[in-house]
Amino acid sequence: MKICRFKGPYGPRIGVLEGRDTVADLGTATLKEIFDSANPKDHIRHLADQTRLSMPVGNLEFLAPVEHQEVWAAGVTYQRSKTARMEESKTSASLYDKVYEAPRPELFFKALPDKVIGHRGNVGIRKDAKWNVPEPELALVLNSHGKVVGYTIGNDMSSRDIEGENALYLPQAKVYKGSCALGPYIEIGSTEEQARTWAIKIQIWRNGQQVFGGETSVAQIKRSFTELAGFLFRSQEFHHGAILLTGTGIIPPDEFTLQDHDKVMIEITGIGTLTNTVTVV
Ligand code: DO4
Ligand code: MG
Repeated sequence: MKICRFKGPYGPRIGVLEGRDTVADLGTATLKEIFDSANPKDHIRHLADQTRLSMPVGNLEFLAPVEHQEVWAAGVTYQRSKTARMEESKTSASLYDKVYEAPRPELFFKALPDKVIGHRGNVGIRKDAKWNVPEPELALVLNSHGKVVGYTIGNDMSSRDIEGENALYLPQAKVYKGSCALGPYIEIGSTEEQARTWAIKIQIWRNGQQVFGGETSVAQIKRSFTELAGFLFRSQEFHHGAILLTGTGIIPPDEFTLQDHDKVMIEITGIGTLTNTVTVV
């Protein structure tokens, strides 16, 4: 079951995808209410039964699927990410090696909800960075108790030259205008076992030509979802729940950097495709 957030005539709304191309409006429902309900799928069905409004997906203006949920990210959860970061960083190679093996994962703050870019919005590359990449990631949707209730698609946009120069520059490499995109849908109710069968694919297009393509599998994520969520909720509270990106397993070749107007398409089988255009910020 897939839900989305979209621009309604009087403000943001939540909808549920019915069939392939229709979205039913879920009235005044909130994401927190859905995430924290005893059975989110039943709750969504109940809300959909009460609605009389549905519209074609093609007419929707998608919004990022977050209301008051902060976005956090896990790092170095794939072998591929560890190797690439050790190569890019002369000063901090051993940090990445250690965190990949350590019991405690790397977790960092990524975005406030109102700063998250939705499907078809513009993601940013910093004007003071020379080496910019998208990071296509599965995003866990967590309720206020830290339970995984759904999954969405995330793009953890990153400036590799800034991160590589000094690990203490990580927040500047990772948190800036347009650095986080989510959407278009939240897949509700799939188990971790099901999610681990999904593929993550990326295509980057420039002037009508594909300039990069890559694929990995959710099964390659080293840590379990409950382990990642458990660390995020340690000594921490998220009254509306939270989103947790699970790290990247696709790294473009070192000579690749994003450019203004590039189109980034991230597909996760089981969820859908998140499409964004790159802009210099
Ligand atoms: O350690 C830096 C960031 C790691 C990251 O974002 C990832 O592995 O996806
Ligand atoms: Mg990342």
